Amino acid sequence: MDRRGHDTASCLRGIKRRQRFSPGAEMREAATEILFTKGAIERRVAELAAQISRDYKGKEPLVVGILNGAFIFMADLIRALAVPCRVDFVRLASYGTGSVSSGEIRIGKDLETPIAGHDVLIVEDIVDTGLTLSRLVEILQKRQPASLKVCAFLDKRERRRVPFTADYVGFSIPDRFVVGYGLDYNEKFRFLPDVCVLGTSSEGEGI
Ligand code: PRP
Ligand code: 7HP
Repeated sequence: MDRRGHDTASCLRGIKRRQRFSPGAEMREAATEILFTKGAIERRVAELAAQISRDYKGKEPLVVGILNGAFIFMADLIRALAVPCRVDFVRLASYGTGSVSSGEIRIGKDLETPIAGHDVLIVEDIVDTGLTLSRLVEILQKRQPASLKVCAFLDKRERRRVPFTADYVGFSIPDRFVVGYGLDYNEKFRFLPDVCVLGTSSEGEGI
């Protein structure tokens, strides 16, 4: 049991119990496992923070979190940094017709801090198609920061629709749908302390 009270194993047992009452459940049952434990995440976040602290020595970056998914990773990362930082957040919105996404991404909630001449580090939970981050980098570059880098907790390289490479990556993962440590499925499971595979593919099918 996690000290804060969230026990990933019993939460996953609950998901499996509910799956037993829905059609096709047997096939889906195997698709619920822990991919990265809380301990493994803590160790990797400490490594990333050490690397970022070396690269930003003598600087005070503005760390920009992308809402909602990045909030837990960002909170852990900035507390492990050996350099001071400031924080701000953006929320992005993708546009389309009905349930079909056009792939067009705009800012829903903008930064509250001017970034011209400042070192900016974007923090994201996951790079999937790359559309979100490539668009955000394009938007923020126009504001002429002194530097602009990206730190992503997870990277699903095989899902890219546009070329995008993060400067810092926690873990590269296969094309599986994951939840926990800030990542959600329909706004659920963000609170889990471990990262878990929930479905059989990136679309979350099989859940
Ligand atoms: C998710 C995730 C990334 C984005 C990655 O955000 O948090 O921001 O998708 O996908 P991409 O590389 O294909 O653009 P989502 O819109 O689900 O919002 P959330 O952070 O609130 O979960
Ligand atoms: C977005 C997203 N959100 C949660 N889990 C995943 O595997 C995801 N891929 N892209």
